[in-house]
Amino acid sequence: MRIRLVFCVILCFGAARGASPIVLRSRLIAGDLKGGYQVLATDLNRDRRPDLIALSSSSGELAWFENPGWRRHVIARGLRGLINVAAADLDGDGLPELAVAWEFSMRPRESAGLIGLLRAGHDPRQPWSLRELDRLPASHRLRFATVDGKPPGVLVNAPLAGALAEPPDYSAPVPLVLYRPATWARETVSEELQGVLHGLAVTDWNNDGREEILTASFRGLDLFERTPQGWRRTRLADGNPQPWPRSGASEVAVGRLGRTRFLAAIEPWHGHLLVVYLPQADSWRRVVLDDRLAEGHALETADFDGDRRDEIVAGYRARGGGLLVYRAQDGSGQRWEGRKLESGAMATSSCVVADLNADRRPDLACVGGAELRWFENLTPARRAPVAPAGRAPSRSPAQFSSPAPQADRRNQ
Ligand SMILES: [Ca+2]
Ligand SMILES: [Ca+2]
Ligand SMILES: [Ca+2]
Ligand SMILES: [Ca+2]
Repeated sequence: MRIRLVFCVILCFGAARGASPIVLRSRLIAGDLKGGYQVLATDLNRDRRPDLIALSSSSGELAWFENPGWRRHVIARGLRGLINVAAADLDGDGLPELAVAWEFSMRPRESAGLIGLLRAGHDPRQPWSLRELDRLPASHRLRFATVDGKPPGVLVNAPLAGALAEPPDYSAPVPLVLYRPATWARETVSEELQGVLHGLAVTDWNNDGREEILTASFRGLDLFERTPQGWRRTRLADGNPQPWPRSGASEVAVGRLGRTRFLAAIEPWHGHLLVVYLPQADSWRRVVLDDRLAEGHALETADFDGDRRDEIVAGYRARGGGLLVYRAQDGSGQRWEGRKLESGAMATSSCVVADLNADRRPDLACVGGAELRWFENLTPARRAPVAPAGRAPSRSPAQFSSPAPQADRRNQ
C-alpha cells in the first residue's frame, strides 16, 4: 500500500480529519557534524534532563550536547571507523559509562571491530578516558540489556557480519555476543544468524522483568530469550520476500496500539520499505506502509499525541534524505497515514525518543550528515480512546518519564 505524503514545515497531520494535529517543531542543535550516524539520549550532568550524544563516523568524534542550550562537549575524538555507542551507569554514581565500537568497516576482513568503555573523570565536560574491552571484526551495534532483570545489565554486541563474510552476499554465520561488566569476557548468544545483521533492539518481550533481544538480519526478525537451558531463538518473521541479499530486514522496533503490540521494520538491508507486523494467532501479518524510503536507516515508535497508540518515525539517508511520521488511523493498525517531517533536507541516520523539554511528553532527536536536530513535541493533548472492558490502558503522556539517568535504549 503506497501512502500519500504531505509536506509541512512543522509537522501537522490529523487536522484534515478533525483529530488533534501532531506538531513536532524542528530545532537545529549542530550543523557541522562529519558523518553524523547515531544519536543517544542520556543525562550526563545529573540534572535529570536527558542530554544528547552525537556520534560522527567520518571524524570519529563523540560529543554531548547539554540540555537545555545544547552546549557542546567532546567526549572522545579521532576514533577511526566509530560506529556505535551505548550508555549505562555501571558503578551507580548517577553518571552513565559509555560503551563504544570503532574500527568498523563494511568489509569485515578489514575491520578490527574494537569495543571500549569510556568513563568520565570528575568533570564530564572534559574528555573521557577510554579502555579497550574486546576486538570482534565488524562490531556494529551495541545495546545494554537487563537480561537477568537487574541494572545495569549486559552489553550486547551485534557485528554487521561474520569475520570472513564478503560483500555483497555476506554468506557466513554472524555472531551475536554479550559481555558482563564484571569481567567483560565475551559470551556467545547465538551463531544461528547469517548474512548482514543490521538491526538490534532490546525489550521486555514477555513481561517477566528481564529484557530480551530482537534482531533484524538477512534472515528476518528474530527474538532471543534467555532460558534455564540457554538462549532460545524464535523467528518472528522472514522479512522482505525477495531473494538473498535483498531478503530479511534492516531495522526493528516495537510499538503498541492500546494493548496490542506491533513490530515495525525497515526492509530489506538499508531498504526502501516501511513495514508493520500485526499479531494474528501464532504469527505476524506483514503490512507494507511505504515503499519510498531511500536507504531507510532510522526507526522509532512513540505516542506523540497521547492517544495510547504509538506513531512510527522512519528516516532515510539517500536522495537527500527524509524523515517521516506515520499514525495509525484506527486501533487495528491496518491503515496508517504518513507525513514528511523534514522536507528532504536531512539525511537521517538515527533518531531517539526522549522527553527533552521536561514536560513529561516524548520529543524526538535525529542525526544524519552534518546535522543534529531535536523536534519539540507541541501536540495538543488528545483524548485516548476508551479501552475495551477488562483491558488496562497503555502508557499515557502523563506517565511518560524521561530516561534519565539510564540511556533511552530504543533504536540506537
Ligand atoms: Ca542533563
Ligand atoms: Ca557511572
Ligand atoms: Ca498516538
Ligand atoms: Ca517533552
